[in-house]
Amino acid sequence: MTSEESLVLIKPDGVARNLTGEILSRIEAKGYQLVDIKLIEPERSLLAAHYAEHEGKPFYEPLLEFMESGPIVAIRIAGNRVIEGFRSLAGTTDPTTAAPGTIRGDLGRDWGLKVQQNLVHGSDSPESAQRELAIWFG
Ligand code: RTP
Ligand code: MG
Repeated sequence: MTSEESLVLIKPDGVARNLTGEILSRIEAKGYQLVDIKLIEPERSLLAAHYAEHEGKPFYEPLLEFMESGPIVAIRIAGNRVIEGFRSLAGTTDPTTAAPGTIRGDLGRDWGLKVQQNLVHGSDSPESAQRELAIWFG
């Protein structure tokens, strides 16, 4: 068993729609451990560090504006292959076509161009997880 940690964010749309409990339930039901959790309204500099890989892309500015639009729940989770496993729970990036049974597929809406409103973020590799956990939890 390879226990590892990942950073999960419940984005402003998830918090605003009162889906925090629903999303946490799915994480807990899967058997992942909640190691740390906080509600946070981050500075732009934190968000810029988090999304540095997307700087310069067309959706970068709207994405940062969206992420500044309300509180975010940041969660450190642990479990066997949790990085890959949580991304599987979350579903593909665009909620419009994310598979049923996933967080984005079940709870996301068809937002047209606003792909950024996809409820959650999950680290995509061990390197990203370490980098992102340091940014959000120090
Ligand atoms: P995340 O990083 O949030 O877990 O999502 P992801 O890996 O599935 O997607 P990624 O490619 O890393 O993109 C980061 C976030 O940017 C927004 N996005 N908007 N075409 C668009 O308008 C677009 N593409 C991406 C989404 O919020 C995505 O989660
Ligand atoms: Mg990503």
